[in-house]
Amino acid sequence: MTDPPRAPASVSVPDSGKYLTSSVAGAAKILVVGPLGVGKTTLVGTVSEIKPLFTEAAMSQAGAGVDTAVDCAKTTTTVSLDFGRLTIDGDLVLYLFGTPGQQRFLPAWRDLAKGALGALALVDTRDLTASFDALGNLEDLDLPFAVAVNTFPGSPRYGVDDLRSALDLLPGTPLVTCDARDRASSIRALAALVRHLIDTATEPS
Ligand SMILES: Nc1nc2c(ncn2[C@@H]2O[C@H](COP(=O)(O)OP(=O)(O)OP(=O)(O)O)[C@@H](O)[C@H]2O)c(=O)[nH]1
Ligand SMILES: [Mg+2]
Repeated sequence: MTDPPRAPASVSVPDSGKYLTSSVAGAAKILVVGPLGVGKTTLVGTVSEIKPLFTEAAMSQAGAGVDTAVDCAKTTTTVSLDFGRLTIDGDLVLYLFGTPGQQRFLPAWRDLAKGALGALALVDTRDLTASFDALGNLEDLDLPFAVAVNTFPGSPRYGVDDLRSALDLLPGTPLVTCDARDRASSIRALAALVRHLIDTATEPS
């Protein structure tokens, strides 16, 4: 069995702090999507070089029947968006927008997706079917994306081919693993997405 590859660590990420450095030559709006509790807010907070914006609210009893994350200990959820910023290779700034995990927030997704160049879709192998809505939304929005398997303790490990087939990924869609709590690993996942976006944009038609 072959695990999905870790994306190569070839990006340079200085801690640029509050202000953009003068070397920044371009910007891209990127969505971070995935089902409830997959680690979207964690990833945005892990990589952001500015103080991230979070919109967490307590999960109430009213949502107990529909807001079912694998991690039952989760007490808060994103109700609008997460926002963070990451400069990679000194010249490209990514503006990261984490989406809410619940499908009923799809209208908010549509607004967040305006002007986005692509998306990083987080997947939890403990419940692959929970990712179908998010991946379907990206296809509906015609937004190029990369998939990152966020590993949790006890996550089943599947081979690349099985995962690609279960998630019905196109051959060109990158599939990598990451730990949303780990900055280097999360940045590598975003770098895989950026490379995919560049490849897609420069493909001869
Ligand atoms: N073990 C492990 N735990 C993680 C990882 N990423 C996130 N967590 C934990 O999982 C929980 C859920 O993370 P969130 O970042 O809030 O998930 P989310 O996708 O933003 O959730 P919603 O906004 O509710 O959809 C938190 O308690 C995190 O600390 C990971 O890579 N490994
Ligand atoms: Mg969240």
